[in-house]
Amino acid sequence: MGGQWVGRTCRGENVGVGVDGLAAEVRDAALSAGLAAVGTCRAASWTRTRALLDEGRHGGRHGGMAFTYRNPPRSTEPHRILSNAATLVVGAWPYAARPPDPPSGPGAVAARVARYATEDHYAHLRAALDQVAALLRERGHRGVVMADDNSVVDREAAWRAGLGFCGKNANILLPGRGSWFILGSVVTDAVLPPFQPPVADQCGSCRRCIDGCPTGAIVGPGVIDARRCLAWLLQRPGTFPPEFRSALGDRIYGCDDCQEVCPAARREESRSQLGPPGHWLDAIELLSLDDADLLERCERWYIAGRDPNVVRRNLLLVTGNAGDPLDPEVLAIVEEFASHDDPLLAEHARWARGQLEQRRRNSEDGAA
Ligand code: B12
Ligand code: SF4
Ligand code: SF4
Repeated sequence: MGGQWVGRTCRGENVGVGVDGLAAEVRDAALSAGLAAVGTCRAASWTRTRALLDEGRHGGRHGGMAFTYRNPPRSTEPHRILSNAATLVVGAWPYAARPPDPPSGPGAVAARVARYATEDHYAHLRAALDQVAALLRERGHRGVVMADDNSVVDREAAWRAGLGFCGKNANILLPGRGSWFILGSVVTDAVLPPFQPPVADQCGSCRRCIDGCPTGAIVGPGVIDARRCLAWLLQRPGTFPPEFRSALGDRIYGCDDCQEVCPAARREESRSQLGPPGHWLDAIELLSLDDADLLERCERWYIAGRDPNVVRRNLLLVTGNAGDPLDPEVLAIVEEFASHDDPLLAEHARWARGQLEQRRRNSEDGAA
């Protein structure tokens, strides 16, 4: 092991980068563990990211999210996680699954799950980073894995480590491969050199993601207003804003539109070995489950307070948007929830009923 390895220029060309010794071992361990890209950055304070988090909080753009906004100093000062922290080893795990085929058949109201949540991709990411941490420990260093835990702002780490550039859709895009990657790091006291320089912007004049967002949530290049972002609105508790209910369409968890339209993401789909299709869920079936069964079906999802009624609220909206307005099973379940004890569910069910009625009338007018 050791010596030259392949890195990338900011235009995505491959170049040899001199990394040897422990750094080369770390890079090899990360790539053999299945990470699509790996890099390092110093465990320094990230003042620009801290300012972005503070700005998002004060301006309301965070829409009440906790995550990294809960404790901005903690999430932007990786050296707090480990005494004598020197380096972050940052990795990207690929999840470009084939877009799922919707189920068909009577009664099925297909509710779409975003690609990153089709299986436990974070478990794969964590396992790969664990191998890197184990190697560091074998070599007498310490290493703490950070994956899906809000310890740091992962995109900032990935950008600093030269994994990719920050797209206008706010995602980190690997050069030529797009953004179907989740990100994580190992913080270590080992001093490792940078594997590659940061990657310059490659979006150029493209703005497909900004124009393709169904709710206008991309309010500037790389800036998301969570109050309009469907991915967040599906997770947060309370009333789903009426002005975005139709735009929600058939989504039940996450939203991929700003990546589906991205030319770079499309290239990755065509070159990747396609995994199994993602999954769709039957909204009517889920609406019939009790609390425990429903939560079990959404085990890995982030749901505010693990409240099953947040999921039911979303399922009712999907049913209103995507259900067959002539299907008796669809109408019966919406009717049942319209008189539910929980006023939140009753109100969303009445909205769904209104949508179904409207579509029935439209189709009758069209047939006349
Ligand atoms: C909160 C959160 C969300 C929120 C808010 C997202 C947001 N953009 O603010 C919600 C719930 C909406 C969300 C949605 C999604 N998320 Co999310 N989310 C997070 C989380 C937990 C924290 C993000 C954060 O701190 N945001 C605060 C801002 C300041 O940081 P940022 O969003 O990372 O933005 C960076 C760049 O956009 C850029 N930037 C931002 N503003 C500006 C302004 C200027 C002027 C400039 C130059 C740059 C710039 O710099 C920032 C820091 O480097 C991270 C995990 C983590 N621990 O970091 C995952 C994470 C960002 N999410 C991820 C994913 C996969 C998604 C979804 C695709 C899931 C889905 N299909 O629904 C969507 C994508 C929505 C989108 N277009 O961003 C991945 C992103 C992977 C990647 N390749 O980039 C992460 C890193 C999780 C992970 N560990 O892999 N997410
Ligand atoms: S995740 Fe969906 S709603 Fe959020 S910014 Fe992207 S396209 Fe818009
Ligand atoms: S759609 Fe275009 S502007 Fe948006 S991230 Fe992809 S390349 Fe950049």
